Amino acid sequence: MTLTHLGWNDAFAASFARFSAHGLVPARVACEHKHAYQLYSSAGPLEGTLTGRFLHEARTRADLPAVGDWVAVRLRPGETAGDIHAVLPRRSKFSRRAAGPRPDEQIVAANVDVVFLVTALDANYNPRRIERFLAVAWESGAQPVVVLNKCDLHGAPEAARAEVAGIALSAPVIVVSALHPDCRETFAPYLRPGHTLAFLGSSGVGKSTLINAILGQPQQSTGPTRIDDARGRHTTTRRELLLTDSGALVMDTPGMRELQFHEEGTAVDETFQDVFELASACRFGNCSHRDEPGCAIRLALEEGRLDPKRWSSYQKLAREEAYVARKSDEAAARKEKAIWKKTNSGQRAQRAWAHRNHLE
Ligand SMILES: Nc1nc2c(ncn2[C@@H]2O[C@H](COP(=O)(O)OP(=O)(O)OP(=O)(O)O)[C@@H](O)[C@H]2O)c(=O)[nH]1
Ligand SMILES: [Mg+2]
Ligand SMILES: [Zn+2]
Repeated sequence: MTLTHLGWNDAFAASFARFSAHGLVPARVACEHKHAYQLYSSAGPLEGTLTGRFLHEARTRADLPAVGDWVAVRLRPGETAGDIHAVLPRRSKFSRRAAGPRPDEQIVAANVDVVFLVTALDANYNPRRIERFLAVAWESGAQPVVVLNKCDLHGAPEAARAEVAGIALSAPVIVVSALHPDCRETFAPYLRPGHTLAFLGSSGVGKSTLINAILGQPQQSTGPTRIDDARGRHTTTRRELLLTDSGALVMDTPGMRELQFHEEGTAVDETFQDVFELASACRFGNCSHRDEPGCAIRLALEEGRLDPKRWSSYQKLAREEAYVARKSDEAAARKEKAIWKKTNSGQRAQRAWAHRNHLE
């Protein structure tokens, strides 16, 4: 197994140079359990542990290694184990809001090339949720592909495909049944050696079943979907990066209903390019699209050129993004204040000391 097979490239090599000078080796995180990491390396599988220093210096959960990350490891002589000293900068990442009062970012997948946003064509089907997943995916750095699974359960899967194609813009839309023998063929174009593919979506939509179809063997546990509301049972409980015969790396993840925005920015504008273009024709640059004269959005809504549902999704997403941006601003402000407090009390202590010692 070479590093290239594991997804290594020149960019990672460049950021690793300073570690190789210190005798560390690169490895990729396959899975994590309570700060114990299973790693892939060019020398085979390794057990990785975080050094005390690493844990001490990590400021947020996002600083800790996540599945898909490349890490710098010092091997323990004579063992298939080592200490993790650093995480290389991520080329792409997905996160969710960790539980707790602060909008702390928890990385659920790192360094993904293609992300399959999986929805089932059953009671789970929800174009608005697909829209939100897409917005985050565009921002993540990975290439999104929408997967409409369980097409065998839908009366008119092609109509669903057409509806989703309207919101997916340039992201491909795959309509498939994980239980159909053709399934693996459908994914074949994406199974390229060294490429990392992640499956994200709610519990029960069939992520693990799709992965088993790609692997050609039932390796991942799958579970029944609850019949009453088609909300899965959370069969997959950990994130895991798997090696496949095709040479591609495939990431299975536990069901997740939403993803998080983690940076202020452009995600909304990119997914809603059409809305954004309309808005750019408003007479006023800061148009709130409520009652200003010359509002291109209102006009498009009146003339039926903009779907009201799409407009309300856009507004909801924009609000959510603004909320997250505001929350992280508040967190940053709190942190700054804490540093100031420390500095001031440090200065006070220093002055008191100087006073006591008659230096002042
Ligand atoms: N009819 C039908 N059932 C499917 C299809 N794909 C998966 N299923 C069934 O849906 C159920 C849930 O599948 P899983 O693969 O466990 O779903 P998951 O997305 O991995 O769920 P979590 O691990 O809980 O996140 C299982 O009973 C599968 O057999 C499909 O294409 N058609
Ligand atoms: Mg699963
Ligand atoms: Zn307007």
